[in-house]
Amino acid sequence: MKIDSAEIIVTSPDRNFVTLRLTTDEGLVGLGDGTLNGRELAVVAYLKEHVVPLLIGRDPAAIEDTWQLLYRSAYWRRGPVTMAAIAAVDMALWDIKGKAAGMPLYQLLGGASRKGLMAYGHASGKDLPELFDSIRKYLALGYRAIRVQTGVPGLHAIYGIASQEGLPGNKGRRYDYEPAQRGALPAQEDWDTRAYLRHVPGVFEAVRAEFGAELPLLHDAHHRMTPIQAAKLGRALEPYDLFWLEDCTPAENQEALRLVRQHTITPLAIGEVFNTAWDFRTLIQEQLIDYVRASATHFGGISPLKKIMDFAALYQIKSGFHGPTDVSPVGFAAQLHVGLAIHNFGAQEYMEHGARTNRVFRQSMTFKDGWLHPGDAPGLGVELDRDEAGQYPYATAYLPYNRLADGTVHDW
Ligand code: KDG
Ligand code: MG
Repeated sequence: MKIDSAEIIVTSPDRNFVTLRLTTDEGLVGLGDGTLNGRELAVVAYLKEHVVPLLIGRDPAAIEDTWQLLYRSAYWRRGPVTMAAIAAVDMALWDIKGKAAGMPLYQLLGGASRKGLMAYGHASGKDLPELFDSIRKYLALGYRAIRVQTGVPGLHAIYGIASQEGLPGNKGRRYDYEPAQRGALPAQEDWDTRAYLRHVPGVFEAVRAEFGAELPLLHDAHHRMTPIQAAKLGRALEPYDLFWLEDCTPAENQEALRLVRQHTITPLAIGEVFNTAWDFRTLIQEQLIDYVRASATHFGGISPLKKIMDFAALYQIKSGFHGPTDVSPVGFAAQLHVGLAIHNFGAQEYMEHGARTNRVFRQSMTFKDGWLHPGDAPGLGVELDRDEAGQYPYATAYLPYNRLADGTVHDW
């Protein structure tokens, strides 16, 4: 079998998605997600100009060889654009392999290790009543684990809150589908770490008092604290028994986690912005984290995701794959298959895609009683409707950024 053609499909049903569609001379089609939120067209150019010419005529079965070729022959390794492009190819090739074998991908990765994957949902509120309503909504939908994000008094707009409309440009903004707001320029939000640190422990105290001790609760700090601030928050949250505290410090500084770890037993998750195994090596070997937050899409695909989880398993570190709406249904399916197959699954983030997105990408994935399952269709189990995709042209979109009260740019 040979790769006959490659098409890069850019569509923006509820947000922008970049999908690689490979076709073989035997008519098999493989899909791969190369969506990089806010920088989508850079991946399109990388694929179109530098990757597709290398693929035509290659054996689609040679997944590892193709991955190594794309990674090593570029010489300029790593980086989110390169790794999202390689991820798209890797996923499309696994999709083809599954279809050629007539098996869902998880079977090729070793078979199912469990019946379903525990999903966590994104509850949020600008204040406690709104947050409690949101948690109840997710519990009613069947979720068994909840991420808790709240507004902070004095701050107008903050990551992870669905209903915020406080800043210009945020009117009617639906965080669920549009963390990357469509618009010519990025939106500015405000930030104050001390106000946040004062507020968050009380929120978790209230949530535990209302919803009890059993419910797994998670929180995303989105890279905003210094190591000592993160240590302080981790310690302050200990009485509320978090499932994990995510991205407590900027991901580039791995040593920061040593300091945080010395001071708190709150479990730590990190890695949604990592793009190779090298980014995790120290953190896993020194057991500085508890959960791997990589996504198939930003980490070079299914092949490296499976490898890093096998490495993490040596240290009892589990998966917590990144699953926001900017991971397309194709990328999401890829990590569901990996999550079902590996022994060291932890939790799967799940932000439901919008109705238009679900019409463009027809999925065999299911979500029932809080459990996700990738389905049993051959390959990844996602079909892309090209006519439907064509109705939603690319729209410029940026992630927001933060400024402190004195005007300094801060991590978002
Ligand atoms: O594109 C950025 C989002 O993927 C990110 O902000 C979402 O932090 C996130 C999460 O945990 O889902
Ligand atoms: Mg996150």
